[in-house]
Amino acid sequence: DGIAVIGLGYIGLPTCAALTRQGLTLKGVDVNQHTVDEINAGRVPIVEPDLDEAVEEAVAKGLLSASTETPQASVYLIAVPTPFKGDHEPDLSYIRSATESIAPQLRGGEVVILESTSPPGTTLQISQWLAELRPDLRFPHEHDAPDVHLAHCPERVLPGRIMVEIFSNDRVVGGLTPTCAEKAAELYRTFVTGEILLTDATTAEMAKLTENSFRDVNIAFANELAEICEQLGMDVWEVIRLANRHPRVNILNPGPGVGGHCIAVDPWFIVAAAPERARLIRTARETNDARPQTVIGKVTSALAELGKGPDGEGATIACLGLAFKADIDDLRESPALHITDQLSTQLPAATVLAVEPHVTTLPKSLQGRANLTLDEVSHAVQEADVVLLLVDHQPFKRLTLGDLEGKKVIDTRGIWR
Ligand code: SAJ
Repeated sequence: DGIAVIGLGYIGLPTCAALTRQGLTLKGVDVNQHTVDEINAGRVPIVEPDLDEAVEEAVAKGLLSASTETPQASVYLIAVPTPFKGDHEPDLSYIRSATESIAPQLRGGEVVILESTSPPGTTLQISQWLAELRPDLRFPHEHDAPDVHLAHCPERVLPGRIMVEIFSNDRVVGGLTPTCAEKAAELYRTFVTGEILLTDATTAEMAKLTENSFRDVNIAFANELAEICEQLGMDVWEVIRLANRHPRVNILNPGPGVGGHCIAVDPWFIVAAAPERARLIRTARETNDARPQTVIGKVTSALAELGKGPDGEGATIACLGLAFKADIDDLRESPALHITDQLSTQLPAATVLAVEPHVTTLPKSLQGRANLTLDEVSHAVQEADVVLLLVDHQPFKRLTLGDLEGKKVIDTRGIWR
């Protein structure tokens, strides 16, 4: 029956592209009719290098078609979002809906793979949900020889490099039984050139959360260092550069906060699973989440030093970068976007010039504000009293000290040292 990929976003769609490149035929499923229509027309509703050609080719060859309905298939791959709710508790509602759409299609013999980053125990939970929905079938949480096999294979591709890493990264495949893991691994062996590492489902879930928490904790360490050095009147970038010359030290870069939909979310799943124990992980999250407010404070102090009013009267602020990290166009969950948004709101009499070379219009949430416009880099810098560097995009690195002369410069990424 082929393969069905449920959720055609930043993970599901590249996975479709990777599988169709091996000549496999598959059905993509998404709840969003616009996404489905775009894909069926050979277009990609997201921006990721080399993804558009791959999808266009797959659709043209008849290997990929999309629908809002989950079809019958022999392999189901779930790649839907797992956000958190207001209190940082994981929200499994998209996984639950995907499970409900698969349940009526099952006849026995299928493999269901969860790729979405999930709290420990989620794959087991899917098995329990399916058993409730299909009491006529046997599932691996209670049978050694089940009718349906279930595994977790967490995605670990880096936005901006997805079409490279989806093939080359090692993959962890965790089954509810060893046979489940082996059956799921067969799918990945068709396109992954990295190693396939087999384990149990809950360990695979925890391994993925651990990867992103490791990065979050390390970024928090860099951000805390930045605040310590600032208080002590030191250059954090120089301190890190020198400390990193030790053979076993590798400190990450301080910045205006941690964005994206993974690193700022996944550590909370560990905190939710073991709130008493996950003290360092929680503190790291809080440290990184507090960064945007610290940056806003620096801007207001700079304005005060320039003798501007508390509402920003007479001041022009150039905000360089809106994306969540360098050299991509993704503005979702971006600290740079949040800081720009807050400055324009909190300083209604200031002029805020936002510069983002990777977009042509401001995102909807920032449109229609009298004091905020999208500008081009050299003009914005020329006009500005305060130049606030938020993203280390390549074009910003080309600005010279001459361009910045006479400006209050706040460089959150340390590119103009
Ligand atoms: N950041 C810093 N300082 C640094 C590194 C990053 O402030 O030294 C900031 C970035 O500016 C950005 C945020 O952290 O706002 C996250 O960026 P990132 O490049 O570290 O990671 P993501 O979110 O693009 O992708 C991560 C990756 N995980 C790891 O590197 C462990 C990727 O491999 C995962 O697949 C992805 O999360 C995911 O989907 O889980």
